[in-house]
Amino acid sequence: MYSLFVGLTLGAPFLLLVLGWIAGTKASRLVYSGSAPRMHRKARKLITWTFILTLPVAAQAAAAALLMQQFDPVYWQDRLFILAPMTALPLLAAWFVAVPKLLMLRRELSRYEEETPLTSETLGRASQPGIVAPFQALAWSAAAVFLLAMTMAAPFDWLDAGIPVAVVLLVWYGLGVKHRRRSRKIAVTETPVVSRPWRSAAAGFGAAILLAAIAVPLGYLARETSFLPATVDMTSGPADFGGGATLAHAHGVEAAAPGSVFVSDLTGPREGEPDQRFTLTAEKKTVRLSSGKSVEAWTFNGQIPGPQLRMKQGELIEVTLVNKDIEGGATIHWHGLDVPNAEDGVAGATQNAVMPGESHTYRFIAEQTGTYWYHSHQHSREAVAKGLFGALIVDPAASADMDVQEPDGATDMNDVPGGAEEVPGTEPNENSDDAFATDTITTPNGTTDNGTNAASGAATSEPALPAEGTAPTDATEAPADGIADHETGSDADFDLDEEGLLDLARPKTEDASAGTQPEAPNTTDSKDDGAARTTNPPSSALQPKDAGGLQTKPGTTQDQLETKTPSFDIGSGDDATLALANGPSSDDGFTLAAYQPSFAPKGEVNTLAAEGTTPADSLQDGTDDANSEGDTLFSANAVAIEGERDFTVMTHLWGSTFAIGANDGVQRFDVQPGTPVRMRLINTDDWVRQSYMLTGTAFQVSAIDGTNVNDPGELRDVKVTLTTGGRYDLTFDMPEDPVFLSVGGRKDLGIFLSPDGKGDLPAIPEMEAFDPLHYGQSMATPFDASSTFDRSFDMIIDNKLGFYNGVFNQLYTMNGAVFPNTPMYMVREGDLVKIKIVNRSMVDHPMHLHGHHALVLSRNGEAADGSPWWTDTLDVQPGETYEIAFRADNPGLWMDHCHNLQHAEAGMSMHLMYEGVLAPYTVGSATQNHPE
Ligand SMILES: [Cu+2]
Repeated sequence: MYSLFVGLTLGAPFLLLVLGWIAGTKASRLVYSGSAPRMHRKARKLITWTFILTLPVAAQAAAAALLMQQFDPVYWQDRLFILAPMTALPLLAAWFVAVPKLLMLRRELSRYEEETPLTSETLGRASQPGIVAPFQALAWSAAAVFLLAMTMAAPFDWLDAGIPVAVVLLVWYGLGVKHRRRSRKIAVTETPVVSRPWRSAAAGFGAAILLAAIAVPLGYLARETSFLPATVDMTSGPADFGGGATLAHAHGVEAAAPGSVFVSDLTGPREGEPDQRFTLTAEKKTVRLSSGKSVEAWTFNGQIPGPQLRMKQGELIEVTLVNKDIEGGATIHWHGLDVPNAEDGVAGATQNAVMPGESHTYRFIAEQTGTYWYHSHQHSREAVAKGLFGALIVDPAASADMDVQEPDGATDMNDVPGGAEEVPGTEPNENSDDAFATDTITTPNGTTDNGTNAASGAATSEPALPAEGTAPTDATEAPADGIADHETGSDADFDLDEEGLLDLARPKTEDASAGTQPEAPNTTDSKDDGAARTTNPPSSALQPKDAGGLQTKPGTTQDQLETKTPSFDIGSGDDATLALANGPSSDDGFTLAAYQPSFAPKGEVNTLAAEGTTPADSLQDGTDDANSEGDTLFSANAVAIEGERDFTVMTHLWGSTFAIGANDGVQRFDVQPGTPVRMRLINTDDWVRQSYMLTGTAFQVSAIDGTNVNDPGELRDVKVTLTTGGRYDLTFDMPEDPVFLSVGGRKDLGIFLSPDGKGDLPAIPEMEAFDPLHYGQSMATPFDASSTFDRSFDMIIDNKLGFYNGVFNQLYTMNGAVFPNTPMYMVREGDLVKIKIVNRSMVDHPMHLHGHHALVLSRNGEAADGSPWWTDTLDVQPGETYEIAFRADNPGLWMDHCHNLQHAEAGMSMHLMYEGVLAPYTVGSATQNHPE
């Protein structure tokens, strides 16, 4: 609806410009009619034109009025009070001045005898300003309205509008003067009036030259001033305190004040043996999709997508990024994981870009559970498009062990081209597993673990999706991929209780976690699973920071962080729960407790390497089985009875080819009826609002942006849609009949499941889109719409044409500006912050706040009253107003930008800045840092 209205407010003036121009020309040429009957007829036609012109003017005004009825003033005040009157006034003049005069003229003309020449008086009246000027003014006004609508962005600046409005008023006046003179001249002249087309053409040409003379220098100036500075730190935008206390922030290093801390000091634990180590090497590679199409990709470890990183909550993770040959540099941002600021991987904000031959090590504790992804945040628009990204999955500490993942490899993929894809140059396939095993991941200790592997196992399982899917059908090959894992189940050594407790605890937060999950997800699963799922990230995510962050005052960070890690025992489940439930206050305390499961000592946990290897054997087995009979296979791997089949569905557009991972076809898997299935949907494409249609089964959306949904309801014939960066986990128990996940409603791209991997694709019915606003059951949250907020910010998104960094483009503005002139939201650690996001523009914007999870409070004034909806990437559609809230519990300098990376690249980026934090890095043309 909104887009329709806005389209009208743009389209109507454009139409009016054309029609008004024609009518204006006709009006001024009325005097050249030559005879009374012809002038009589033309006068009538001009009245008809007035009717015609009324339509677009009315449409424009009606659209503004309708906007007023349904939307906040920011959506319509300029449209209603400035733009609509600019066309309505000349139209009124046409109706109330020109039309009466035309009628009088017609009366006068009807008194003429046939053949009688027109008198000078009549000619003077036919050219009077009252008849001609309104039509011409309408055309000029329409042009001005169109131009204004295209180049101005909310919040509306009355001063900015003042100049164009003044110009339009001058034009109206000038038209009046001009036509008065002309008409007088005509009235006194004795010679017959004749049209001199060349004169009007010359006049038009002159006017065009004049306009160009004004516009060109202005455009040049706009372009010159749009260039990014050679060096600028990210904190250069105007500070916005959100109505709260003014906070100090210093620029650059030199300003270091006592009590301040550098972004670079806000690291994860720098000491300690990591539970898992990964190495991701950024390199160019020609990679083949399952269809055989080749992609000139930028890869991590030679694969597209990069290897899936799978870890357990509470683990200390160390990832080393090595840039082999990406000339423009690379970084890794952990999308949705609320890591300490210095680990956030944003070039120019939290680190310098890693140039070819360089490396950078990230260390953080995986505090949240769920589905995330990672990608380069250096030249991110290009880097993500070309493949520098991968999935990151955090399994609940407890459940991970239990879950058995299926070996992906196991699954058959009939469709896949036989050998799977080998990457031409080098890298073999996409099997992530392989990759892992081989190159990438190094494990710290050889430890494999016993039970622990689960984690790894888990990892394995997933691979299936992306890359693997691709993988081979053949048994032989299979092993590689598949891998895996399985093992695991063995481990399950813990108590449910513990698990349960853990879960509760972890979720950071507050409550969210606690109560919730239990029921949630999958039903069938063993308790473990349930528990696990329960745990939710959202809150948990937050916590971590609290723990570390808050306390952390400059300087101490490290220690603090470390502290988080410690393991605890939580007493009784109940207690734990309660505590969490209580809210914010409990946060800090809990946080610490929250994660480390006592039973899973860090050291033990597996490494990928380990996995890679381990699995191998098993794989083989698995594979064989698989081929022969899916079931067996499955059960084999799934030691834990409850094994869940876990698919990561990471959709991407490679050039012009849509794919799931590197598989641009349908992947078939055999899944036994009754098996719990989880599909982790991740959309990585700019501009694409991807839809995922699951047919053949009812399902639940059990997690949004990694966070579990509380008591998700069953859905059927509902499609879920994601814009870039967002994630949904879909879960269901495998029915007897085939299930198909279609990407984009296509029958040639998706995941097909059936007991034997064979069968016809189910028909795809018409589907409504999933809406999280009222989905699931509500439960207590650490804060809500009724909380008292320390700061409330308005983020008004709009679009306009203009220059950005020297390029004329459609600009997507935040509070009227593009980076580096966008405001910077200033907060103090511990603040409860509300942001009202208004999308006045014509397209979707997936807004991504780094380092925090926000709770959605309302959309368009309608409360989010289902499950607490925690988000890190909120799709804000045109005409939507969201209110979201978060606790400022993770000190640092955080990007807040549109994850349509083309928009971000054109300046749709701003920052959240904590009091006392110093930004040691810079961006700009003279630096190596180009985060977008
Ligand atoms: Cu955007």
